[in-house]
Amino acid sequence: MKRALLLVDIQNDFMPGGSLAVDDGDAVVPVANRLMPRYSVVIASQDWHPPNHGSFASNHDDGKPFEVSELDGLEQVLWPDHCVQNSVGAEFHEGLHQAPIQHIVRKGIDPMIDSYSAFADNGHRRRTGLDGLLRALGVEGVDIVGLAHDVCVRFTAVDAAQAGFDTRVILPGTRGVEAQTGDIERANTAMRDAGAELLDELPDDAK
Ligand code: VGL
Ligand code: ZN
Repeated sequence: MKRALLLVDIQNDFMPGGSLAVDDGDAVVPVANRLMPRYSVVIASQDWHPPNHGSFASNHDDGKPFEVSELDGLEQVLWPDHCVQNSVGAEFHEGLHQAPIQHIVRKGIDPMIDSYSAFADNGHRRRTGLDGLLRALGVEGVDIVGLAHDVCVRFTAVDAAQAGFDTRVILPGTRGVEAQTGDIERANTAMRDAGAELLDELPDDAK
């Protein structure tokens, strides 16, 4: 089975010291680098928000980071400003090998809706085209690493599995942010329920 490696949001703002830091987030970089040569298709997503993005607590009069609010009819966790277009925080971690990345999916561009998944926005109103790209490339399975395990990895894996891809999340290559206690456990349940497999070790069967 032809498998793609999806690198989810391996960006500076999600690294220790970043504006939306994930504990030990930089640990995913060497794992991603080791995996890339094993795949003939490598695709990265990049959270890519305009400064007025509605997921930023700073753009709400009454909201604080990590509180739950609302955005255009959808429940929305408010985040610190992060991954602003063209900022250093939005760049991929400098240690990430970028040469093998053949396509970059940018998401979260519309200020009125967030996009955790690399496949579609949180309301499934607009798709990114990743699904069609993978199918055009003959990909039937996807292996996922990146950040954050319980946010963008979770929603990307659920969408991938629901789109019919044989979906595996490579746990040594993800780290969670746990904005609310229990988010990582809930993410694991949601991913498994959608049909994704969670791997404790790096796979060696990809091509
Ligand atoms: C993410 C929160 C907000 C992620 C993106 O990449 O997991 N989390 N935007
Ligand atoms: Zn974001």
